Amino acid sequence: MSEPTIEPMIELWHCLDARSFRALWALEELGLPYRLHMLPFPPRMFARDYLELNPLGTIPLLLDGETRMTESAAIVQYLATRYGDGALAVGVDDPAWGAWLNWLHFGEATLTFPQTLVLRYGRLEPEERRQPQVVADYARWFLARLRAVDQALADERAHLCAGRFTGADISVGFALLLAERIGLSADFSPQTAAYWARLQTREGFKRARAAQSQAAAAQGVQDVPLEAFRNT
Ligand SMILES: N[C@@H](CCC(=O)N[C@@H](CS)C(=O)NCC(=O)O)C(=O)O
Repeated sequence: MSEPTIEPMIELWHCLDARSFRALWALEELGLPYRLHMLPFPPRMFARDYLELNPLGTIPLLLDGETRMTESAAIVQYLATRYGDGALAVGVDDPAWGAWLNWLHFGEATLTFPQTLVLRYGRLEPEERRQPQVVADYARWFLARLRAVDQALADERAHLCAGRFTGADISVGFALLLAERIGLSADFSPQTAAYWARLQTREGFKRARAAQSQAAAAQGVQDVPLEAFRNT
């Protein structure tokens, strides 16, 4: 009797609502099978074993056969281009290809970067190391960068590029999710607020939120309050 073959499966290491949510959302939109490993945040403090898999201690970590990736926007680009007949991707020959790449990376490099400073110096650091001026400056920075999103959504456009939902909306959409979690969403423009509301109605988004909650409960991982994080 031959041995049963074990199908290789995409594996994702993830913390609730963290950047790795981009990868989870893309997996759900594409309907791909995956194994989800939930970690308490931050893993380098509460899941020391994880450092053996990813010495940076950061999430996401995605394994797909020989492929190993730790950058959330690049993972969305990888999944979008490799799987789902390009449903989340924009092809090289499409006039919107450059805009697509730009939005994918804008979501992380331009939008999430200032948010991490707001989070760190507003909530994660111990009281004595908090920096209200940094928080105020980078909150303003983030909201100013959202003007590009407003512009892309002008004339009642529903998506950032290519006239349809793509991985670019996932990358920027996660920054809007994080903004909500850290108290920046009250200052969204009406266009951005409406766009964010629409993104949350997507079945793929809802499935991803449900998947992380179910996996966290099954794996005994709790949503660690942000204040529990210490920069050690
Ligand atoms: N540019 C990377 C950043 C990865 C990253 O810093 N992830 C955060 C979570 S949102 C993390 O793991 N922080 C925990 C730590 O720094 O120990 C990406 O887009 O994935």
